[in-house]
Amino acid sequence: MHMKHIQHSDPVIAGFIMQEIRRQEEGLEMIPSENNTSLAVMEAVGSPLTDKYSEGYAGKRYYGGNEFIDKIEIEAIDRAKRLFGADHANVQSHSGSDANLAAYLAVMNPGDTFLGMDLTCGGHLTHGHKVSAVSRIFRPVQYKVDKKTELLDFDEIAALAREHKPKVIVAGATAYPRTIDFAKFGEIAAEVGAKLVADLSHIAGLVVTGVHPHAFPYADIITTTTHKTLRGPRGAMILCKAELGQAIDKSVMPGLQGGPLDHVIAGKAVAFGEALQPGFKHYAQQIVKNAKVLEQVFAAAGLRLVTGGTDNHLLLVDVTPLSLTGKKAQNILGSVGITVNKNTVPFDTRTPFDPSGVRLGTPSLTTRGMKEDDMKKVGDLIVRALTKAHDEAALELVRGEVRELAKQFPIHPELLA
Ligand code: DSN
Repeated sequence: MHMKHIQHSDPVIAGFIMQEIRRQEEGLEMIPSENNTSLAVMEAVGSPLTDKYSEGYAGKRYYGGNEFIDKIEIEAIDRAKRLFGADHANVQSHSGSDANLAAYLAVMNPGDTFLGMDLTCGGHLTHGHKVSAVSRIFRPVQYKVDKKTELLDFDEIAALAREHKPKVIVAGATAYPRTIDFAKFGEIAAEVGAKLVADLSHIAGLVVTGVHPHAFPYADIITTTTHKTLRGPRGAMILCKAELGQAIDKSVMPGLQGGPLDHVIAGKAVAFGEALQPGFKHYAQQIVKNAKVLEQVFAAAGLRLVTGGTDNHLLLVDVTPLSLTGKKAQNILGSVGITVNKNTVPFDTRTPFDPSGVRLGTPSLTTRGMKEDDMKKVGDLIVRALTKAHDEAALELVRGEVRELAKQFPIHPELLA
């Protein structure tokens, strides 16, 4: 694609980029928060839009020369609103963490209480973990999952909401393999007078296609990254009810950010256009079908799955019954070309650096065109690697089969040509 210039001017970085492209092509990327954008998205992100300054919003910029940037941002906003059925969209947030902070700042004052999901139970740092800046600005209260079922416990969430009267309740997760009942969250938020912020980062692609229930009309604000199941460029956005639009926009810029990343906003617009196509619904449905196949293969092999399985794009495997840790399992799978990430399981007694589980998912492999039969093979390869972790000959066989399978499902062969 555009590699010929960098290969000439900076062979060091070009070499590393080529190595990364090959790594992605030759292995199976199963980190559930990753995906593969189209070349169209990449062309937008790699365009001269990266050179433009455009602080402000369309028609109200602090810099000249924004007539085309305005058109691009307006188109991105319009597509985002159509995609999510939203009154208002802000497409400038650089990351999910930024988007969450912007959402909180729009509806809370420093010191106000908010209720979010505990990290080890599947939440995110910005949902109230003590190391996150949000927890220095606001007062976090954390809900967990039920110890036995590992499912969201709405009795506990309601009890905490009644006790602490939070200004905001955050619904959403990074490692929760089940459907999230936004209607129930909405009922609790309404009862205690809280705003409901739904962080759809992981499931946005499933939500906009109806494969997972929508957070609207229950949520006042939706935040989401754009690069996970939504399959856009790395970044985020915020969607909200009309009455919160101005507060959200002020919170993003000038509250938190200066110049927007116009090249990324163009990439978001392209990805939203792709997600509005009918084919994207089939893609989202296939993500879940593929995850269900992994669930069956893992269950048949006796692996312990958090919550017993999955309703969405991800699975969380507790590897301690295999006498492994999350770190060891990640390394073993990595050594055969399957990339996953180590992850805590609910109420984990181990540390996040070497937790009890691994988290894996199907968005990227589904983008590559894998279907149920292929996922049976993938599941089998994972089981073999995890259960024969000390058998180098067995791992070598798995490594070869992973490479063969990956070769059958190229991501962007044009980039290797
Ligand atoms: N980094 C994102 C993820 O992998 O889920 C959010 O933490």
